[in-house]
Amino acid sequence: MKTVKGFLAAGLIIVNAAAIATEEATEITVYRSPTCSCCEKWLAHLQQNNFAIKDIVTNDMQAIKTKYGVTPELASCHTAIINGYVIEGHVPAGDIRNLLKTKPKVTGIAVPGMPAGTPGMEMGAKKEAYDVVSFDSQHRTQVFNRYKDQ
Ligand SMILES: [Cu+2]
Repeated sequence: MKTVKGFLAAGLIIVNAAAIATEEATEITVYRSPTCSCCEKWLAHLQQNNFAIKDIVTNDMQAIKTKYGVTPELASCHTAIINGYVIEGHVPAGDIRNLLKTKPKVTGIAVPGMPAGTPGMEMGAKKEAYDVVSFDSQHRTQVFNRYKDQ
């Protein structure tokens, strides 16, 4: 029991150090299903970009999407929450940083579906064109960022 406690304390210290190093609060809570391997790859992408991840595995992703206002048109695999914003799908870390910096009045941003070439959906050299869209509580969407195919 003592060993477990010591291990947990060490883990907390590492998380705090990471938060101090990056200055802004970049803790992100990610909901994903246990069988989602592309979700794990997206988590690795976030980790490489200095996000502190709270990884929540659930078998009821639909309940999470309903709770956070993610419509079927916007839906992808994982749903994440950061500083009150909803992040749906394989959104690049740079777009999340931009969202936190510009603080638009939206519910969140999404990459609907799972386009090839998004972070966590790498398929060799193949990169589809895709949009990162913002959405609000009235289900209005707007292009937040646009990626061309390559
Ligand atoms: Cu995915």
